[in-house]
Amino acid sequence: MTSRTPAPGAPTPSPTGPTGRPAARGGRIPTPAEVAARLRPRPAGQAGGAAGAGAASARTGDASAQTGDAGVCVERHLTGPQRSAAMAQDARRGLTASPKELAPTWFYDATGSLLFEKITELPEYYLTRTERSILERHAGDLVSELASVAQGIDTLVELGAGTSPKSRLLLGALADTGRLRRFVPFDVDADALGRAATAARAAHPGVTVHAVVGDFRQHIGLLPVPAAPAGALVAFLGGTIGNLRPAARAELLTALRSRFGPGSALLLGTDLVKDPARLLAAYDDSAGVTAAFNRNLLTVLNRELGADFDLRAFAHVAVWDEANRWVEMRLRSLRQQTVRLAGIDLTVDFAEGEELRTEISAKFDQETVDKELANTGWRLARWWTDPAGDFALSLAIPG
Ligand code: SAH
Ligand code: AVI
Repeated sequence: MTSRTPAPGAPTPSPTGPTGRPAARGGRIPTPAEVAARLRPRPAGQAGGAAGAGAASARTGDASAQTGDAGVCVERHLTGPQRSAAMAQDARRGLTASPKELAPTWFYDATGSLLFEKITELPEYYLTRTERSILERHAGDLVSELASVAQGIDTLVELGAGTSPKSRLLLGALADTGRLRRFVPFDVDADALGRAATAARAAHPGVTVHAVVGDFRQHIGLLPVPAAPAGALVAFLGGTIGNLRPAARAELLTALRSRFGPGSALLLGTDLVKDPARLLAAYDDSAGVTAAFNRNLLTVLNRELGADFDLRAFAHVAVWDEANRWVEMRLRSLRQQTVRLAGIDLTVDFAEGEELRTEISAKFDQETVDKELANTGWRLARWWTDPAGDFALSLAIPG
């Protein structure tokens, strides 16, 4: 795949409009719908949108970069066909494995992202509000720590940004340094990214938003990097790193380390090990929102892979795995049934009671975070938690 993104250390060109001229700064803020329309994957052969190289590369299936008005630049590494191919590969591999599993990446279509937002407001789901409280309390410490370990941060990259509810705090703190030039929200869900890009641009009209639609399991090497000696703060919040298995976490952290060198820093949110009853309540709430989120994965496969999953025939299950220290979400087949995924020509049999794993959500302590960072070329510089020790934010620098 070719990419318009420069090599590590090389300056990323500033966004240009369809005419090749720099996009206007401080112009009209695009609406979320306009940004989302530019971000949304398009079917094969339908480049649409902006003229120029971005649209042309989309036609050939390459990464596509488009620039809109008002300093919002969009780069797509998951066009419609690429998204379908990645989902098909995950589904085929997972549904023919024993036990069966699906990748949590595909929870997040427009409905899944909205359901996730609802989860973050549930009384049982402490993660989001706890992480936000740590950020609120320590944003100042973060900026002063950055001033000593990574001067010259001019870019905020946010992995799995979603609608980026917490980046407001980070953007505000970094903007106060007077150096912030660019925000790079990165997510597999174009709709959520559209909302993140619009909100960031509205709050910080002087900051360029370079939104990237992609998969953090594959596309870290294509992220834009600042020109040395400036650096990026790469935020991976919400505990999303815990949705990856240990080997995939190591791969991701290693890829980040080779993409972002000295002068950059990593801000990592991790949920911490605690009473299993509290953990299970967070993943099996009384209002049933997490159950709907879990089943939404089947709706996504029905729509995008032509599957015929009957959502009523699968029950939501949450289990604490003490040995692996992760919560597992599963969907349990309520009867013997056969599911057809016509789009990928796959037929899958489920026995009554058979479970399909849809997500792991690993929980950590300081020692394991420290070790995982050290093993992938990072050094833990600061560790902040809430007073109850429920959630942690780690600041790491290249080791
Ligand atoms: N950072 C936000 C959202 C967390 S939800 C918060 O802390 O509240 C997890 C986010 O990661 C979703 O927006 C989802 O679309 C995104 N995501 C999941 N798997 C991904 C992948 N493989 N590549 C890129 N983004 C992914
Ligand atoms: C995004 N991620 C950190 C969430 C979590 O807690 O593992 C996803 C989620 N799954 C169920 N509820 C929320």
